[in-house]
Amino acid sequence: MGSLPEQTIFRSTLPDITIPDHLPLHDYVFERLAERRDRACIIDGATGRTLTVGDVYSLSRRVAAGLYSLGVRHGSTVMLLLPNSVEFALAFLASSRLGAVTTTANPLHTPPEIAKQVVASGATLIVTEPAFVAKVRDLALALTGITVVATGDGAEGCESFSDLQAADDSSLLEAPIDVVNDVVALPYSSGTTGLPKGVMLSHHGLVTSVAQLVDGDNPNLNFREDDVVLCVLPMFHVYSLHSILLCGMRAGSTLVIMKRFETAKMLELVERHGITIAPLVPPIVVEMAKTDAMDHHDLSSVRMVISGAAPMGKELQDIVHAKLPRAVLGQGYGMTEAGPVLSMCMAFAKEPSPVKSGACGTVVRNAELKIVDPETGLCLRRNQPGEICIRGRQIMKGYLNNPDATAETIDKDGWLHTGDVGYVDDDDEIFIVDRLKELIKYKGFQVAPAELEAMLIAHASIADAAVVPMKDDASGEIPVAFVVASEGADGITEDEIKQYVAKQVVFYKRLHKVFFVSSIPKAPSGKILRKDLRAKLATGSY
Ligand code: 4UW
Repeated sequence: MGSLPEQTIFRSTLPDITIPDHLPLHDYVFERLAERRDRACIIDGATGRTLTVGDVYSLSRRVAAGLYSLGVRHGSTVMLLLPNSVEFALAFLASSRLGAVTTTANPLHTPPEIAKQVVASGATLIVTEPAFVAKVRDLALALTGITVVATGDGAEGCESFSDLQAADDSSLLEAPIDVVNDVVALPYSSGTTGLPKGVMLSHHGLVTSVAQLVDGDNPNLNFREDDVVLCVLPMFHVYSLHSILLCGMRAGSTLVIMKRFETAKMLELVERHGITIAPLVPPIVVEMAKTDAMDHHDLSSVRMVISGAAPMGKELQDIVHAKLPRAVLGQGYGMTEAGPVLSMCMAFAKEPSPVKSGACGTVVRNAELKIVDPETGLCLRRNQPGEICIRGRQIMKGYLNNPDATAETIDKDGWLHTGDVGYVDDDDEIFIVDRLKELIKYKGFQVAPAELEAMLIAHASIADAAVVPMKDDASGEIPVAFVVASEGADGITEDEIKQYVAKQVVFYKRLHKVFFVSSIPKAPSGKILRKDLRAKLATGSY
């Protein structure tokens, strides 16, 4: 008699908790406003300016009233094109209050990259710094109905953020938010294949994901009210937005915002503010491992160093641990589409359990994780590597205006397929060992090969191209291209191609190497055989 194959589903070792299912995101993070009003919430690292929870609450309401007066409504989309700043936090919370969607973008993106996201997301208002206004001015003129707000006192032709902060919020109405269906954040990600797509994260999804980490009697990520959390990772990326800004605010911790990473400044801030929690990415951890400056600062306040967004090997983890023996060092594993957190180190829990170096956590509570054989789709058991899949209320609603890509990522049973290859060991710890998807991660930033390939193929002297990751000690991975020159265009050089791409993209998408080949290996379906190219790089046979 045939029987269904057994499903091995992994769950957190922590019990499930009750997660609020009625609160919009802003009400959820401010739920304990009354008792925390006077506590420090955000400190601007550069100036030392401190905003209390009450300040952030009332200023974000004012900004909401100001945005409303500029036409932002329930369902509108606001783009934040900002480096880490108090304004970022205020504008995000304000948009949430209005029932608007926030799409975040790296302010270092080039004008064409920004334009693509503005058009695709349907943003009608952009908040940026005066220094970046020139990048969006032409766009605002070309697309009627786009308002640009510049921070501070504004810039020519723009509204000013100071005016928004001074707006009268006495008649601000609560937007009729549908917590399950309304999207609050729309970060862009290329997912497992193709070009960057808008990832729809609902109020309910983000509340669930934050609660999975910091709520309950024994939170998986034990942020406390007396914690001071370093916010150096860019808030426009889901890691910082979720696990620093939102988790920090929900837990009542104080955030110290740094606009950009610099080792010396970061260590200085840690000492000055007694930072207790440092969420980082592996390239910053590498810097810490290398620098002697750590010996010149008192970093004894740090009790937790979190790494995520890219792999951190056991060796690196061990070096940093030796330098910060009092801190717990571990990893989380996230993916924008997963809402974003799939797993978190159990040594960060209030009642911690031991973990192994190199593991990237245990699946979060109130969620299910399974490992499937990518060929057969069948569930695999412990210690068998396969594609990591996750299910739960925290995952994305889907990709904006792209039901096909959504259906390719979330199957009919609600499982989100990550495109990451990993296994779950005997102690429920997850180890990522490979990636099925096209994605390249440069210092934790996403690079979508399809975007660079389209650019390369558009060049008259290039007949075909494929972009793949090459391993790199400092950056994790670097994008490199295999290029077939067009007939009669043998003269084109590696440098010309690198320059051609560099002019069009943000720094982390630049090509580091170009290899000229006579053809790109492809499957009969036309799909690039990226594995073959990656293997060539690994063996040096290019
Ligand atoms: N080890 C190996 C890891 C790891 C990893 C991610 O840009 P995205 O879409 O998203 C992120 C989100 C990371 C994140 C969010 C919140 C959080 O708390 C946390 O832990 C501290 C991390 O990176 O890229 C998703 C892809 O990045 C890779 C993996 O391939 C994943 O699908 N990735 N974390 N610890 N690889």
